[in-house]
Amino acid sequence: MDLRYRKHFDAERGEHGKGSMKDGSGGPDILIKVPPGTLIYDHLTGDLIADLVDNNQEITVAKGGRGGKGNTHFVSSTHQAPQFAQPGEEGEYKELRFELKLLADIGLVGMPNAGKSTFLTLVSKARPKVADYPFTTLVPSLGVVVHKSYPPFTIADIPGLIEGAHEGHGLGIQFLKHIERTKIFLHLVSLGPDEELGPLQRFEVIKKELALYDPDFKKRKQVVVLTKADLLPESEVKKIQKDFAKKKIKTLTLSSVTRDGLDEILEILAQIMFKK
Ligand SMILES: Nc1nc2c(ncn2[C@@H]2O[C@H](COP(=O)(O)OP(=O)(O)OP(=O)(O)O)[C@@H](O)[C@H]2O)c(=O)[nH]1
Ligand SMILES: [Mg+2]
Repeated sequence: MDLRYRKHFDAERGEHGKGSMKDGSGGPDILIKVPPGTLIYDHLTGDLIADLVDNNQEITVAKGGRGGKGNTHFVSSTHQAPQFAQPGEEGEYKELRFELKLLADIGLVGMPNAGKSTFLTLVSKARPKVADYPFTTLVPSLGVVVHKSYPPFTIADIPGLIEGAHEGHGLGIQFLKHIERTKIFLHLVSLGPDEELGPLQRFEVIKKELALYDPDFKKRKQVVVLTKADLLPESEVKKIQKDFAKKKIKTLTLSSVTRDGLDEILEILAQIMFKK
């Protein structure tokens, strides 16, 4: 990306107006390429100048200098052949801040260690770091799911969320902006028996944090998956699913080790994505 290597861009000033009846030409444009999902802010005022979502979308953030008018513009009854022309104008000066938001169809949410990154590696070619400790993921990543019966769709993996995340606890909150525009939240809840809170409580904590961050998140379609199902006997898993069902929450189960449950999850995600 252009911006990684260069921080200053000067569109040239306009050319000075000329004699011999010529105007100066405008300074040539400079095109800075950014990926879709880029937000451009005025650094001084904080105002949002542009929200570039589409491929090949183009906006002008700072105007180059206009060319000066040539001597013929200043012809009057008393000045038949003026010996002066207008100088070219300086271009606009702007300090801008660029922010990249991932544009994903589906956002993975859940506590640290829930198996979010593992899930992304199972369903896409993305290779986020996976490890047996919380806060493994420090930066968001994006994976493309290529499904045999549906068009491709994208999933964003972000760091895990914890209680108090909306107040800045943990890491997750600053990354929630990356899932703001997703159609679906894929909420992963670990069935791992070594966790402090039970699965339903863990789910409720994350649900609350999401709603506190943005009340609109409550309206987002969500799919709840109980992960690490291989770590509990099936009867235990069923019992936990019943606890969720009592609260009218439908759950799917997954083992990333055996891949049990994976096809059903992808089918349901694709159905929500593509079937009206
Ligand atoms: N037994 C079992 N272990 C799993 C499963 N899914 C993930 N794990 C393990 O759980 C640990 C955490 O997995 P990650 O994918 O890194 O979890 P995460 O949700 O991305 O964690 P953070 O990035 O910290 O938020 C790793 O050791 C995984 O190998 C599963 O279905 N079964
Ligand atoms: Mg992770």
